Amino acid sequence: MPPSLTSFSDDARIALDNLADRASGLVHPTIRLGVTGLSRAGKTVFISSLVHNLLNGGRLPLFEALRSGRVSAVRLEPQPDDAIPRFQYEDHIQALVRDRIWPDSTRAISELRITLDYQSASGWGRMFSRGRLSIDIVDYPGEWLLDLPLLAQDFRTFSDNTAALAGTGIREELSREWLALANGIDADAPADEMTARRLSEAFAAYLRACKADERSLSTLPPGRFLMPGDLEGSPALTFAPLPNMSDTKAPKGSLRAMMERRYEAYKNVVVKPFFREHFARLDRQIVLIDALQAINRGPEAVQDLERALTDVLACFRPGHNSFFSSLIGRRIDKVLVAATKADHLHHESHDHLERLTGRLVDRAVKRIGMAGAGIEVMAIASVRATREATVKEDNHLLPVIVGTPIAGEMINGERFDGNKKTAIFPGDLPEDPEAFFQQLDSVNAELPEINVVRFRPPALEEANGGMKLSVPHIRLDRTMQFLFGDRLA
Ligand SMILES: Nc1nc2c(ncn2[C@@H]2O[C@H](COP(=O)(O)OP(=O)(O)OP(=O)(O)O)[C@@H](O)[C@H]2O)c(=O)[nH]1
Ligand SMILES: [Mg+2]
Repeated sequence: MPPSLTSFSDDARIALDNLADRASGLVHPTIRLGVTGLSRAGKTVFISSLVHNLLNGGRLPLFEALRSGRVSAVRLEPQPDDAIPRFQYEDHIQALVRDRIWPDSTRAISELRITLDYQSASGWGRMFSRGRLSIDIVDYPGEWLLDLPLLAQDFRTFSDNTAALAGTGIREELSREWLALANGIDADAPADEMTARRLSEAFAAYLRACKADERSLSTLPPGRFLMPGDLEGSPALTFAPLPNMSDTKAPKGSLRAMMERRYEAYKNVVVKPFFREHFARLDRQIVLIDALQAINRGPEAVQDLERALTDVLACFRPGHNSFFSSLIGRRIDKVLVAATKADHLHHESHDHLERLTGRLVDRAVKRIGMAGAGIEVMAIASVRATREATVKEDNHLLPVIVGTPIAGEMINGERFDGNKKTAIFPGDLPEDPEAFFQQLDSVNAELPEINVVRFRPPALEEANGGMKLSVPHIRLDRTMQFLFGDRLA
């Protein structure tokens, strides 16, 4: 028997929330669109550019409702949830467009409502309604998703899983200090606050080291250990997994009993509320992944990204034996996995990146033994910071990308000042992803070299009247068509 996930009252509340959402959805059709991804994946930039393009008539030929002229008005409206911080669209767009700097990192959940007035494509539909669709965009850290599997794990399972993973690859080195400390402690001895704190700090330091490592491993749960917010220092964050626990029940008053209780508290005060108030109410979801950075960092980063993606997708596509199935009153019916920052590649490679990401998703889907229906994959750039060109070298034409590296960026020993443009050869991905994954699975894996330079956001072109045009992008229109185009039919 899997441990029960939420109590009866939680279930009832989810059902009620969903009912309330549905009832208001009848009067006023709404989609709740989740935007997630691990930190720095590109969530803030994605939402900013999507909204900017919709509000400013961006070039979106593959977004059918707009192309065919059926969208008559687009506007931002007050969001329905008073307790969720608003997505600060104006600040982010000001940074991107006016100052040409990337927006600041955002570490919590936020929401923005954009509403479209449209005409139905069918004469039948037009007769009954002048259409209006609100899209409630919810931006939340992917790290919070990685916590959901904890709901089905007791403290022992969590401890065993964490310790097992800590012994693999580069993690073995990074976890050494924490494990040495943990293994030297008698978990059945009486509980002691200072020991709990030392263990918890050493464990958090290990998680931080994984993230900071140049191979940039993906995050491991508990997600809030890296972004504690206002829970910092609370008992619910002052615990750590215990390797090598004895098989007996935890003695009363022992350190083990204390850790176990705090682990359960973490689930109760952090994971369940997120699940109930946010996750269980989503209709559609986009998961952003920075596959190029992972490839750039090497095989272990790619394998780690694949593991994180597997865990994330398992939350959306519960199999028949999954502990989520019984809980999700309404089901997310479309999931898009998008490899971001494709503007770091020449356009010939965009399809290669898309195929490679597709294989990554296939492998993840196979691993959890679920069906991949409803999952789509794309390679996109929310903001195109580069343009393409060719340079002649030894009588060959080489495809390059041109952009303005951000101030301080070093390329071939040259330090850039934030104003000077440069052309770089971005590197290429294999046409056939199979070769890539054969390499990835081999002992001495060698991945293709991708040149990831941090460019400034682009200067926007101006229309004839001197008006600034919308933010340039790659395939953002396809993204919109997939995520909500069908609801504007
Ligand atoms: N060239 C390029 N860079 C991008 C693009 N999207 C994001 N980036 C880069 O990636 C960084 C992170 O993007 P954000 O949108 O802030 O990522 P996030 O997922 O919101 O990150 P957190 O808020 O820290 O979780 C940006 O500062 C940019 O440097 C893109 O479309 N093109
Ligand atoms: Mg952000």
